[in-house]
Amino acid sequence: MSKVLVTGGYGLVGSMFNKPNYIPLSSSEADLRIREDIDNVFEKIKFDGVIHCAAKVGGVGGNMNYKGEFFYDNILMNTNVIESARVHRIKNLVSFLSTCVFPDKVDYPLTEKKIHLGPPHSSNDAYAYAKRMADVQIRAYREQYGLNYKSVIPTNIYGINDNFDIENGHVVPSLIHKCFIARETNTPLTIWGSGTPLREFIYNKDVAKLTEWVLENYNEDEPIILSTSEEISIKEVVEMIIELMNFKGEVKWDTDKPDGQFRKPSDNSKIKNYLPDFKFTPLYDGLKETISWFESNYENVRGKKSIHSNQI
Ligand code: NAP
Ligand code: GFB
Repeated sequence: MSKVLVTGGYGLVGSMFNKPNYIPLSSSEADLRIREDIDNVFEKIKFDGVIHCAAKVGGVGGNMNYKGEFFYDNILMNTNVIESARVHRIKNLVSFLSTCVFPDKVDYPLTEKKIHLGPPHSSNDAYAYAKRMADVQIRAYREQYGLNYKSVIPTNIYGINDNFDIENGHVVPSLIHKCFIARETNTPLTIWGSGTPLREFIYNKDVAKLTEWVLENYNEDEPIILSTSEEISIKEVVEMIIELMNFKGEVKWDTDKPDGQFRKPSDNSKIKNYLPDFKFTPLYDGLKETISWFESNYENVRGKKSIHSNQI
């Protein structure tokens, strides 16, 4: 493909597409909640493909505190980008779902066919339903217009360029940020919840490589899960981060804070069948690289502000 637009091109995932023909788009260049903004982008440059990473994204705290914005911003951005891409005759597009869109109560492991089999977990239902509608829109556009539009379903993603917002960010960047402050100020490190929930983490660089392959090669109606299928408890993640950051201080567990969904184990056999030799980055190695990047870029990391919408 000669030119590929990457919406959310400076975010955790979007910033990992570094090929010269992949053009990043920021929210200051186009507010994707405004249809005209994305039309203008497609009128200026002829793209062959779109990787739609832009979204209002946050951890369990952000999702619970800003449900209205998580629904409104995501449903508008997805609908506008997918429809404007169609109108501007772009043949290939990949959009991002998340394993949190799956039903909360369903037989595990999660597979692509189970997306719409019941309500998602209450902690992120607004975000999850907005994302599910992108899947519905994409399936409808494949059927009516024969477009090669599709979605990927990553698990929890982490890596450099993440949003290190302590209140509204995801667990890995929040804990790295909090552990750094606790170490530098000799204060306790406070972890949310019980530490028992289980999660699957995938490195942002791996997500970008797999998504590039999906854009160029995958052409099926149903989306595809991007996962290592390796579950780990939050407690074990905390232990890895503490070890990697050489934190020797007190660790406290704040069980007034939400645990969120207990687990969301996913089956990655679909992507593994296509790419049997793909090597996922081990969590320990990815965390090590992320922490060293964080410590050397601390002054400029994202996330020192809350993610309330008028901050965009
Ligand atoms: P991220 O780091 O927060 O990046 C998202 C980008 O979206 C931001 O950098 C922002 O661009 C842009 N954006 C937000 N509102 C916008 C608006 N109104 N108009 C234009 N751009 C806007 O998120 P990410 O973690 O890379 O997520 C990428 C995709 O993966 C998202 O669709 C997300 O839902 C999905 N996902 C993420 C995870 C995870 O654990 N992070 C897991 C599963 C799926 P600016 O920086 O220019 O403001
Ligand atoms: O990453 P996280 O916020 O998202 O939380 P979810 C994962 C787990 O880490 C939860 C625990 O069990 C939290 O209780 N945790 C411990 C912490 N300490 C902390 C902390 O300091 N900050 C945070 N944030 N968590 C999100 C969905 O759910 O997953 C989003 O709400 C999105 O929509 C994302 O899909 C991938 O995995 O619980």
